Amino acid sequence: MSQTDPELHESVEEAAADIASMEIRGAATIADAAAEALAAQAEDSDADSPEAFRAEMRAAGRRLRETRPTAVSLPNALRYVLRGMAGETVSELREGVVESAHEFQRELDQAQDNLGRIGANRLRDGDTVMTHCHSTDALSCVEKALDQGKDVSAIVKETRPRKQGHITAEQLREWDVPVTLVVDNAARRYLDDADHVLVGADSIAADGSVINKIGTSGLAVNARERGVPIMVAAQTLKLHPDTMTGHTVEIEMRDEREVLTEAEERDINGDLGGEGLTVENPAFDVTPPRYVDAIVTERGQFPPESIVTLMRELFGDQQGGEPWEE
Ligand code: RI2
Repeated sequence: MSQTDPELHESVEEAAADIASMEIRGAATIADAAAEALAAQAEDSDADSPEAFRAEMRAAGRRLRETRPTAVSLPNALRYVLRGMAGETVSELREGVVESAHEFQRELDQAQDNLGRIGANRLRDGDTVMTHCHSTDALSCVEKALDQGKDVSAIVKETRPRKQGHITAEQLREWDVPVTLVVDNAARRYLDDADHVLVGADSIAADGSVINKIGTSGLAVNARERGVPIMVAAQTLKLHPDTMTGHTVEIEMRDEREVLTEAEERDINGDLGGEGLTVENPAFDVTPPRYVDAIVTERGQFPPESIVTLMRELFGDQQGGEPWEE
């Protein structure tokens, strides 16, 4: 933070730290937390001029934006909330931010519900889904299928390195869904028992590529080879507007300690010293559209190649710089 940056509300600092450490994680949950933090910053601001208030909100937006690069739900949330900052006085600006933050949060919940109902229509009574990582959008499809009275079972991939498959397993068990937990390496073997691969997304590019937890692309290739349809549950908040103008999505590289402990590293290196060993820990990968059967959003399901039409409709009129930039 530079000398001139305004002081940030503790909710913003806390949310930023929790997003970076993945205490708060999952694209939709991150977006919700960012909106909440901006609302707290606005509500408690003691800025004495509209300029000071705007500067404070932009600084809060920048702090939240710099936490993780890949899930577009985060900048999409910041844009939505900060574009609500309209008016002449501090109190009008404050009201604009707080109202748009809460509206954003309501729409997020609604979108996930609607998406779930659409995704549930793809699941038949007795189907088995194979999941990767933990996605609230994907789980919403299972939840709505259960609400429709269908029996659904799940094969849950552990999802190294952070084992977020355990969160999925816990949620599914809470709903009394039978769960078979497998390590990632076992996925191909168990695809023969699956009727769908069901995953979420952190970002969807204009060409229909799906950016999701590392391992999704390998799973999709194997599923295609096995003839198992791949369904991506992603509300429109996951559509990446910058990819319409040729930008690519940055893939987050996380700390090597998520993969290898210091003791494990010492064992590998033995007497040789640490020079020759490199650990890479990409958090996400890109699944090309040809391996995806359907992208399920709250606006309906789309073949990946046609998602750009929806993106033009949603983002077509968005021009200019980012609202958190000076
Ligand atoms: P929902 C997660 O990323 C997973 O990749 C998951 O598929 C995606 O976010 C979407 O999650 P991370 O934050 O928005 O765990 O569907 O790295 O909950």
